[in-house]
Amino acid sequence: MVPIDDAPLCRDGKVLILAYDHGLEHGPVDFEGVPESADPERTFEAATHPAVTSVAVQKGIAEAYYPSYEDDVDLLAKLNGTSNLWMGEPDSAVNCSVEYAAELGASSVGFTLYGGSNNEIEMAEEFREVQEAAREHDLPVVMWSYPRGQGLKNDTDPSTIAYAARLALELGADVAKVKYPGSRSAMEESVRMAGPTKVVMSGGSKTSDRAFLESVKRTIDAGGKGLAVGRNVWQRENPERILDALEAVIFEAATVDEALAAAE
Ligand code: FBP
Repeated sequence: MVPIDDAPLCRDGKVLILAYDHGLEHGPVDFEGVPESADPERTFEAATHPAVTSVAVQKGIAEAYYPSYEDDVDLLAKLNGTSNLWMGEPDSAVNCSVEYAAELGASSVGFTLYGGSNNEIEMAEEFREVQEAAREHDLPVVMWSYPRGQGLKNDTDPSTIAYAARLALELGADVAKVKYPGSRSAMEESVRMAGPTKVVMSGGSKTSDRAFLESVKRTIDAGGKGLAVGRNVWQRENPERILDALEAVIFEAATVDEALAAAE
């Protein structure tokens, strides 16, 4: 882990990554509720909101859309990913190199590690290569640290999430993106385990404004450094409104009620 507070990925030491790799990870089903959300340009437009510190996409989306947004949006290149058509033990194909991410204009890179999967050893070895190459290019590394697999009955159990956060520190990630473990105290334990690695909450499936903002608020109060969110932003009819509220909670220490009022 290296200090990244001054990196483009951060604003005031905090992070709000707008994730848009779902077309690969989940498929078109994620776009059904708001059909316009299938257009990557809509998410790039949302990413111009000042609350968003970076947009996380796969290589193909970056190639096609980032050239039009490179002056207004920071790019995190997601280096691995697998479709929902894959039915095996959790694994993720490395689809992009660190070198190519840098060529595309990325200021940071992202990598999913499924700790606990039967493929953990191979994934951790791939992560080693990515992490060391990223250091050569001075690119912060965000680990999507998602323990899952045959051996794990509950992948959001607090002890599992704390382990996920610790794995990110141990393996050299600068940011650990973990599932919300259900409470502020559980998130505090994850933050404690991650040491200097920044812990950010993974958005999860779409929920109400209040329920979502409350989990973000509890994450920030627990010492988490922000959020990497997809569906809870771009599955809304008006992504800008929830981004206004997230800006208030993450960067302005607002309460949930204040944030909801700010977003009216
Ligand atoms: P969400 O905020 O929509 O949950 O997005 C975060 C994310 O990590 C995406 O980057 C990724 O596509 C997705 O969740 C993976 O979700 P899962 O593997 O849990 O279905």
